Amino acid sequence: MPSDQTSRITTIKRLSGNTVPSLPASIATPSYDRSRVVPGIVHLGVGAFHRAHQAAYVDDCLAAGETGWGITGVSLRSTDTRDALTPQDGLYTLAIRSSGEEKLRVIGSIGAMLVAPEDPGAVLAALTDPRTLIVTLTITEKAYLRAAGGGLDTAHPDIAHDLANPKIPKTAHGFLTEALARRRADGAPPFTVLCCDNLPANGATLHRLLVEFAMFRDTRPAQSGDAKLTQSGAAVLAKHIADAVAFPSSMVDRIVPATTDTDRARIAEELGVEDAWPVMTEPFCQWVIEDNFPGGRPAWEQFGVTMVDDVRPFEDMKLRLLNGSHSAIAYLGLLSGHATVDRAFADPAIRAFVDALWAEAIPTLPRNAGLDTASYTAELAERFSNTALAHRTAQIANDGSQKLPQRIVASTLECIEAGAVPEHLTLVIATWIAACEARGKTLPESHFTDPLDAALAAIGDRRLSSAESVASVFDLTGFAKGESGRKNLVDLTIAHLEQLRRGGPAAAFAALGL
Ligand code: CS2
Repeated sequence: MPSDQTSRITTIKRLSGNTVPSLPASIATPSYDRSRVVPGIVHLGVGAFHRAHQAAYVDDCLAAGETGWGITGVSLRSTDTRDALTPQDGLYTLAIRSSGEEKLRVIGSIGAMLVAPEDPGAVLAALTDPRTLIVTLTITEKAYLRAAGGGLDTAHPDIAHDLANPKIPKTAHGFLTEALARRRADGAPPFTVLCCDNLPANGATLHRLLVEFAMFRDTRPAQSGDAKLTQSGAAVLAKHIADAVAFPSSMVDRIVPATTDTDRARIAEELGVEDAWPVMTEPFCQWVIEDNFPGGRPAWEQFGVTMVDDVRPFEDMKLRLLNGSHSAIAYLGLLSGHATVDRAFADPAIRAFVDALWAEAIPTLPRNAGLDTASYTAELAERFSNTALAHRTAQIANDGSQKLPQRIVASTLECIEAGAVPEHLTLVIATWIAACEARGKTLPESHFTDPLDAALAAIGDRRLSSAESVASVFDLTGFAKGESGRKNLVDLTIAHLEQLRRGGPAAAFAALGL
């Protein structure tokens, strides 16, 4: 940002309740009295995705007079969002961008902001507030702390910490379990837990993890003051979570590129006041939720949310077609020198590959569920071509070890089971490995990151053959662990990695006849 611009922005006023009336009339602002909103939802993980998605739906509910559903935002790690939003009274700008157009809207649904490591007690107080009826989560795949088989990773230091220190938790598991224990001890009904992360059967997955966590927590020696739990009564908590707490699954969808300083400067220019953290997004927005809210819920269906009995078909279609091809575009794009999704998708070879990938994944989706995959992929192609988003391939490349199982590996195994040869899907796994190998060489060292980075780097340093490398990565990640199709999957991945090492994506595409 040029220095004259920087100095001007630092001297202009900040977005807040006081400055909203001065915003240009073209910018939509909360039409409701924010002081009358009651916090009915606690959200864990107040990142850009939440602020572009759920918070916008809730803003619509509040504007329609459903004032009991304000959001208390909780960051489990960093202070950044709280530091940006608190001086702005929780307000921020949502910039809805399509090629050639940008619409701005100020969102008012987030009230208080808490930072868990600073004050875990305040987070527990919000969770146990009887007005809190729903707890929602977007904490990203890696924060669920699953072991390779899908169960709880009890070896993780944060899980160990929370099992030993239930009153000062660090993890979502620790907070939710302690809050549910306290509510139960107080005779208050449990809240409904609504998982909004890109995991398969996300509600059921989190439910299983929390029951496991509660069981492990209960088998440790009881400590005085533990939410009125005694060692003998402890297993009751796991049973309470298993039987009495609802965990509807949901499918969430909106593309949200990370905000840049250029975005901040442009938005300040439009608003006439500074917004420390506006959020960029696309016009498309989708939320499909299983309708299981014993404690009540907003009338979301009036604001574009689809309420269903079973979210699985929508979730499979989204994870396998959108997220699967997103990861493909990210790794192929990085290795082909494309910094953003729209540029990678405009590369004819990558575009042809994505079409072939979709053709391979579509037969694995639930049949007779009314899915219109042709319209879905046509719409995806349009969304990926949005040149205004500048969605960085490196952003999507993060955390591949946590994303590929549900985006790629699951459909690959189902193809193999059905007698097909998933040669396109497996190229995505090989390209992820090749992109990891390229870091510190043709790609910057920390261009993208992964919770398994230390072990991945150690594999890379050993300069293994393609076969040894793929075997080591599969062992490390647990991809397809115990599955009968694993060997086929590994063999196909090895053949692709050979080509990628020999001649990059072009060689791999040529070997596929693309
Ligand atoms: C992306 C997703 O970063 C990623 O891994 O694939 O965040 C994607 O943009 C969203 O799931 C779209 O709803």
